[in-house]
Amino acid sequence: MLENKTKAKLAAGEAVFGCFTRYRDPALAEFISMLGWDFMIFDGEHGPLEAHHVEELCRAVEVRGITPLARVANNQPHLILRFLDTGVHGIHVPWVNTSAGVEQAVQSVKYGPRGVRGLAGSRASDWGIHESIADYTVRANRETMVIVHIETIQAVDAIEEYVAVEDVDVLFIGPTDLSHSLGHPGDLSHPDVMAAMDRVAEVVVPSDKTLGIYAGTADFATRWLAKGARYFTTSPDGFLRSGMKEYLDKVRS
Ligand code: 3PY
Ligand code: MG
Repeated sequence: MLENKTKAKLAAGEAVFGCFTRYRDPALAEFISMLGWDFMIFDGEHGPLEAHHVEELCRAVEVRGITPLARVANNQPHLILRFLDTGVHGIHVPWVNTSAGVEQAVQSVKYGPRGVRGLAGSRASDWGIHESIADYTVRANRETMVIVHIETIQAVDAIEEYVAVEDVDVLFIGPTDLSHSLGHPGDLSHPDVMAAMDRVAEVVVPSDKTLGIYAGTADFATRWLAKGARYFTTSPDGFLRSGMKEYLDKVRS
């Protein structure tokens, strides 16, 4: 397991920018990883990626020096274990709707004594080739990141309890699911959705946790940078859609 440069940047007070991918092709992941992102998230929630794909994607982006992360489909210890063992440096856990769920996510990511992650020689531990398994568990607990999604009204209502859970790195607003939870699917600028996101920011920014958010556009990210968020994600789909449509609209007009 390599040093987690994204975690180090956050600890130094910097903002970090990452890109999801739901595509299996390591060449596409490697290409994206060369564009200047701090990290990539291999998406096992909204996409077909399984642990074996994620392991190949890790190999593709590690050589380019960025941090590999993964999103699991939901807050299940066995899913988190299988994705972590591929060598990703942290896990996005969606749909965490209680503070007990936040604690469970941390415990799934961390080895003992903090957590209950199952231990074996795996790609994550370099199969025990470079250091003892005992040393690896200490390093893994230090380097891995826990990114918990806030994407339902239940999570927003419990946000004070979420910031009190130890060893969570990022409390991450999922605006699309949150807008759905509030009865305004996809309407990220609806006043109810904006008010819920602002409430999360008011609690998380002054705490010892980092505020994260999915920002499909640079304008949206810039607005949230000003509100104190420091962990940003986007995905290639929107850029492909707008770039290709703009090209075709121009040449066909
Ligand atoms: C959401 O907007 O619901 C997300 O999960 C973004 O990653
Ligand atoms: Mg979501």
